[in-house]
Amino acid sequence: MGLFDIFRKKKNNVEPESTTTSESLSESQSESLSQSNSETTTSSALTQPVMEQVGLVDEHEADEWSKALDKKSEAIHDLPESESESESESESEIEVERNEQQVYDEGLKKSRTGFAERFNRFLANFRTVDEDFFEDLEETLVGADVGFDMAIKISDELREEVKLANAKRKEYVRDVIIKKMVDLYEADGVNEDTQMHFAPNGSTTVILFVGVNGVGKTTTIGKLASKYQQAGKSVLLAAADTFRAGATKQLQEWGERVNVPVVAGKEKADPASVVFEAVAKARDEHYDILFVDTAGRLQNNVNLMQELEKMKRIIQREIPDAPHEVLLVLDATTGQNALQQAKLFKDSSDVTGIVLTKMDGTAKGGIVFAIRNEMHLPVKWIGFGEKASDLREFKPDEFVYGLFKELVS
Ligand SMILES: Nc1nc2c(ncn2[C@@H]2O[C@H](COP(=O)(O)OP(=O)(O)OP(=O)(O)O)[C@@H](O)[C@H]2O)c(=O)[nH]1
Ligand SMILES: [Mg+2]
Repeated sequence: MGLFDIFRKKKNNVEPESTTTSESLSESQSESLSQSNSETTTSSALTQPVMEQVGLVDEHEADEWSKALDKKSEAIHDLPESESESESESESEIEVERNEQQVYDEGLKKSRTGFAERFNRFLANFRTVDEDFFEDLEETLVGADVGFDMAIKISDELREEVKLANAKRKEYVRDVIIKKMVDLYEADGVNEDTQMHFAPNGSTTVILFVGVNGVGKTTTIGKLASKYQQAGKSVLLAAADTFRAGATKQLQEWGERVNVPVVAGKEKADPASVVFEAVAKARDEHYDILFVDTAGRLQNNVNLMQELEKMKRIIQREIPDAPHEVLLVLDATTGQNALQQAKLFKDSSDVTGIVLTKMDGTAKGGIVFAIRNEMHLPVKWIGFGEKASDLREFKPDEFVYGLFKELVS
């Protein structure tokens, strides 16, 4: 069975891992929160190897996999007619998950189709593997935001392989390129830790949000506050962006919307004083999670980094193992600019993970390759809209499958 039969089968019949995306916290995240253990858990073990997910497997494996898919598909489609309570319950659960998946797919549609269209345009021009081909390939990859380093790496690796194979068929060339990208992505992701980390049982988890102005820090805090609050956790917000007029009010509005209290200071107050007050309150009143919103812009970047450092020191003075996460928020539509920001913050803020926002806009999905390849930072959440529900835990392998599945006609 060829690659595209497998793709089509997965696309048209049943998509096992994609139907598992759920609006609520994932099992793993709820578990790690309820166990409240701060141990580092790595998620490098993909639920299913990425290669297999996008269908790039050998024939025997492909056969096995497709049999398994058939079985799963039958199991879903051949549910008995009888309407016992648990069956209808599980049917409605499946329905909810399907709707969830639709919302997610719809949200990511633009960035996915943009990626595929770019790639298809490149392939449409394919005549032969010559210098122009490699130039076009590099241009296409850089244009899709996979990053300069990765574009060159793929192009270099392809040079020998494609020449050796005396490639003439467009489909062959396409498959080799996709395989290279997926291989590199998988290799770069070994030991990547995409889990959220929480404080040990009973203590407060502190999560600091950093990033330049307008990327979506405050919005992401609102979304996450809603998510964890709905999961039964007590959540407190700290409005430590006292620099921008209106920033505190914006967070307070989110607090009201999702029913979570907010600690705020006076306008132009020292952000560190707000953080101090919030951490003390969260600790003394036993809140499960404290989200700290920070300014995206101060007089200059040096001031911004110093301010973040100061906040961290204050947090640590009150809760020594905090902050448990420093999440860097990046606007995915800004492409290479976002990467530059990531470098700036990574160097000075001990970032533990990335939130990629605005994936519903003109973002090019390739940015996830660049982040992994150049930054070695895990993307932990993905935002695709302005509503509280427009946020999902990032699933690296599923996301990449989503990018490539559009390439199958
Ligand atoms: N389409 C879309 N818009 C988003 C998303 N996340 C945030 N936004 C919008 O982006 C704009 C900026 O978001 P904020 O949350 O205020 O960004 P911020 O990082 O807190 O900005 P500063 O406080 O200025 O540093 C707002 O209009 C949000 O509604 C997203 O995932 N998709
Ligand atoms: Mg803000």
